Amino acid sequence: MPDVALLIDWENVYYTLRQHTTGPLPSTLAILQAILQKAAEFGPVRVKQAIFGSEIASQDDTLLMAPGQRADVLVQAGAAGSYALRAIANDQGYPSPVGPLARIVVEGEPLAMALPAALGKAPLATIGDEEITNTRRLTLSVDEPESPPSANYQEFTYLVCGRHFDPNRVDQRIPLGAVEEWTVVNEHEDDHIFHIHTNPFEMIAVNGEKLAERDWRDTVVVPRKGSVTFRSRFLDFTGRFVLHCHMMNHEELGMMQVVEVYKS
Ligand SMILES: [Cu+2]
Repeated sequence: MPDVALLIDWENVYYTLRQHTTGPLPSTLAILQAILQKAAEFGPVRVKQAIFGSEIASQDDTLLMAPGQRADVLVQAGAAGSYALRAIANDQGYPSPVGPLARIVVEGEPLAMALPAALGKAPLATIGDEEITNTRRLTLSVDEPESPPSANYQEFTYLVCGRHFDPNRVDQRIPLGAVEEWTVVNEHEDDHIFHIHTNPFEMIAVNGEKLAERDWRDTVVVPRKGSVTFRSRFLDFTGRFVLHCHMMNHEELGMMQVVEVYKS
């Protein structure tokens, strides 16, 4: 299985490629070559670290965080010293911001504290197949302006289910008490970030592949030309709220919908 991570170090910029596919190795190598070629345009490239196959789980120290996403991370301090926490480049279809986020200083007398062997349970019970009352399919897409896009940027339109946001239109009506499975399909060649207010959702699958470990979220990356599938309970709140792409420029250009939970 050609899982691969590559860290390229030129100046203080890191480029990370993480691929998790079941495709044959040559396709992975082709991607690596393409990225090395691209990186070489910025100057001499030195491969700092290349990790293949099962080693990736123990050596991978990166975490993909979408705008609006949060993560709890347990860290055990290593040797005394100063450590950089930095944003590294992420391939989301176009360049992402990079740079320092924080400096972590480890100092003082060591404490005897071990990391826990197992993590605690999720706060909500998992949603079983028998609980589902309805399914929905939403699409994310973008209408691009006429070429060149930079001269016609105001023509960009970001859509959910083929429609631009309208605050006066309810796009998803859900009866109170419903338990639903949604599949959000990203038809665009860039990643988008699905975010919904009020009720969290339990992640079930990415690109149709069931997850070994489900987790609860309100924000998730919907991979380009891919999909996410999740389940959600609508048990107490009635009224209107929104779902949207959490890249704010996309949301502002229309990638948002009104959701209404109603008493039936
Ligand atoms: Cu978006």
